[in-house]
Amino acid sequence: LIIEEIQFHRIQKELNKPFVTSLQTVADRESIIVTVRSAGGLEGFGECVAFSTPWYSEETVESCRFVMEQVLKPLLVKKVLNAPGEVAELFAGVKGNNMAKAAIEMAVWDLFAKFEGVSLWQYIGGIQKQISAGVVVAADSRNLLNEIEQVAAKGYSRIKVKISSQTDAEALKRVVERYPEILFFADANGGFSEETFERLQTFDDVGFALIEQPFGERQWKLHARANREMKTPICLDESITGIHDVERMIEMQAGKIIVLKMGRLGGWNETLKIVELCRRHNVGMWVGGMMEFGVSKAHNLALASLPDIVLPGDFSDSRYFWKEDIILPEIEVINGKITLQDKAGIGYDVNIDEAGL
Ligand code: OSB
Ligand code: MG
Repeated sequence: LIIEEIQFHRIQKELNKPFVTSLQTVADRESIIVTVRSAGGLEGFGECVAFSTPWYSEETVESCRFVMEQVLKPLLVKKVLNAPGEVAELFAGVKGNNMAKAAIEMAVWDLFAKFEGVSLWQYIGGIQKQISAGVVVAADSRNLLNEIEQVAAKGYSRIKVKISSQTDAEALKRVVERYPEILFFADANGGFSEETFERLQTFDDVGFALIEQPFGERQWKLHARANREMKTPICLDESITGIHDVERMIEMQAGKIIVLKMGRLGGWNETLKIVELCRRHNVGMWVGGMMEFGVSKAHNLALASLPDIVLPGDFSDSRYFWKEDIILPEIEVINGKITLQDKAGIGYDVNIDEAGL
């Protein structure tokens, strides 16, 4: 395939309601949709998951716009590709900027699957067509019980609770005990420190299936200590920016599970290598969300179809965050599951509002 053209569409939508984490409250979500075109009119789509400001990772929408347009695009346009894995090689001389790289690289994977006439999930070797859904809620929300009641009624059977060092573990324990059929995860987004280590330990008896990223992304020793001293499995999100971080986690025993996010990892190529490594070392995996739009979600759903990804990921329906998503059909959760599409590539049509260019 020859990449003839790459286009970037900046979009912005208001969330149905502001989302509160220990690091940031997000009310508006900006994103860049990438379209790659080959001769013959084939189109592949990717989505940049960086936020407007660098609170989750160092990249931003604006830094990604610059890197994608000025640095990455010239490395790819008019190049002949035999496989989508070659994009990572073309980008190898560019340091970091994983979310910018991933947005373009993912669009190329979609393009190749379409070229082969198969769905992206089958193209990468996926086998699970029904993906378990999962939502995220804020622990300190005043109507937590209400929110949980609502999502349970919609059929979600995995709920991720955002916690901080201020969260009352006892109160959460009562909530978790009330819903024995629901799998609860906790996500601290690095909100704990050495000083609040004992506070983290109070969450050990809540009944969480895992605790995601209790400490800062470089706090390997603290994570190893928590992994040793607590019975709840430690799961890393922000700490994992590539395969070497997974190797480090394994070596230091700093966690038992990782969250796969292709934006943070630089795209499909690196992610598939990591999946292989985790498979060999018995590291648990699940697919994380970034409060993103449907293009990124479609890629994530394809990833979740791989055989060794058994823990339910951050997969809510399109209407959970948005009044209207940018894909058709929108993502729907039925009886706690999302059914993958059979159409070629990501399996969804992309509907970008021209006014949002
Ligand atoms: O830490 O997993 C996280 C959203 C934005 C940035 C980071 C995270 C999240 C979420 C949302 O937890 C999960 C979702 O999109 O469903
Ligand atoms: Mg997280």
